[in-house]
Amino acid sequence: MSLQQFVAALDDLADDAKRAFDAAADPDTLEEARIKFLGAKKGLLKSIQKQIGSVGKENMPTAGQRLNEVKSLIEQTFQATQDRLTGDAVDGADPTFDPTLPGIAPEIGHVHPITQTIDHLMEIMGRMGFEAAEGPEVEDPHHNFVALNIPEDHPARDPLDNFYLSVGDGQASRFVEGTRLLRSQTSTVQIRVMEQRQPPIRIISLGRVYRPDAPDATHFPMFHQMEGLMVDRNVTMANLKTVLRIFATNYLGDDVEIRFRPSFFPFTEPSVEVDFLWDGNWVEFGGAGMVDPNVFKAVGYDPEQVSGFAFGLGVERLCMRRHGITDIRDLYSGDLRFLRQF
Ligand code: FA5
Repeated sequence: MSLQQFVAALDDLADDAKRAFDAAADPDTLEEARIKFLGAKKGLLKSIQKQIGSVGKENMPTAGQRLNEVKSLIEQTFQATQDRLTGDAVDGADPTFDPTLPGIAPEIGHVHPITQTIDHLMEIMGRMGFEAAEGPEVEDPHHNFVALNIPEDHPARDPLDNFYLSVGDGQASRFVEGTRLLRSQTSTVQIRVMEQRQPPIRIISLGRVYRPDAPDATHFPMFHQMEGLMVDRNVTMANLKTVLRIFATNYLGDDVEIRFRPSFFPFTEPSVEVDFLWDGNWVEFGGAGMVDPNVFKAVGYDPEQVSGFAFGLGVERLCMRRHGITDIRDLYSGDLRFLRQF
C-alpha cells in the first residue's frame, strides 16, 4: 500500500464514520457505529492501522501522524454526536456555550444634563407665559449685530471675538460681502421674532452660541444661552426683575438672592448684569435691560408705543449652580462616568 492509498483510506474512513454517527438516532446505534469504526480489536481504523507497515519505512512518520489526526477527528465527531443524543449540547449548538452565564446588559443612555436643564428652564418660563422661539446658529451680521444696535466699528464685531465663516473667495472676514458667522449670542432671536410678529410678545429662546473663548472652569467656546424677551405697552424694569426673581427661585430655590449691577449692552438701555449668590459669592449669570429704542426702530416698532425687557443667561452656569458642578469642561468631555450622575 502506498502512502497515498493509506491516506486516502483514512480520509474515506473519517467521512464514513461521520455519516454513520450523524445517522445514529439513539445511543445504542451510535455505540454500534463507534465499535465498528473505533473498536480496539476489530474496528475499521484498527484494520487500516495494521497495514501501516506497507507504506515503507521512510513514509512511516507521515502515515503515523495522519493516522493520529484522523483518529482524534473521529473521536471528536463521536463525542459531539453523543452530546447531542444525550442532551448535553443545547439544540446542537456550540457545546462550549454556557446558557447560564449572565447576558450582556444593554447600555441605556439618558438625556444630557444641559438638555435636561433646557427642558426644565422652558417649563418654568412656560408657566409664566413665555413661549419657545428659535433662530439659526449660522447668522448674518444684520441679526447678530446691526439690528441689535452694534455698529460696524464696534469691538464686539472683532474676528477675535467671533467665528466668521469663509464665503466666496474663502476669506473668513467681517468685511466680506455676504459674510456669515456662528451666532455669538441668542439676542439674534429677539430680532427674528420681532421682524415677524407684532406685540405683545413674550418669548424665550434656548440654544447654542459660539465664541473663541479659551476654555476654563466657567468658559467654553460653545455654550448655551437662555434669551428672554417681553414687549408690550408699559413694560418696566420692575417686570424684568420680578420675572427673573420668580425664575431664579423656581430653578435654584427659595433662598437664592438676585442682584442687578449697572452695565452696558448696545441693545438695552438701561442695561444690567444679573448676579446670583453662589457659595457666598455673587456670580454673573447674564445680562439684561430695557430694549433700546434703536432696536425697536430696526424691526419697525414704534418706541413711543411699546416698551420691553430682554435678558440673556448662561445655561451652563445655571446647570452648574443647581447641580454643584465646578468645571464647565466636564459637561463636554464626553466622560460617561460624569454624565451618568445626572
Ligand atoms: C450677552 O451675551 C448678552 N446677549 C446678554 C443680554 C441679552 C443682555 C439681552 C441684555 C439683553 P454676555 O456676553 O455677558 O451677554 O453673556 C451672557 C452670559 O453668557 C454670561 O453671563 C455667562 O453666563 C454666559 N457666557 C458668556 N461667555 C461664556 C462662555 N465662554 N462659556 C460659558 N458661558 C458663557
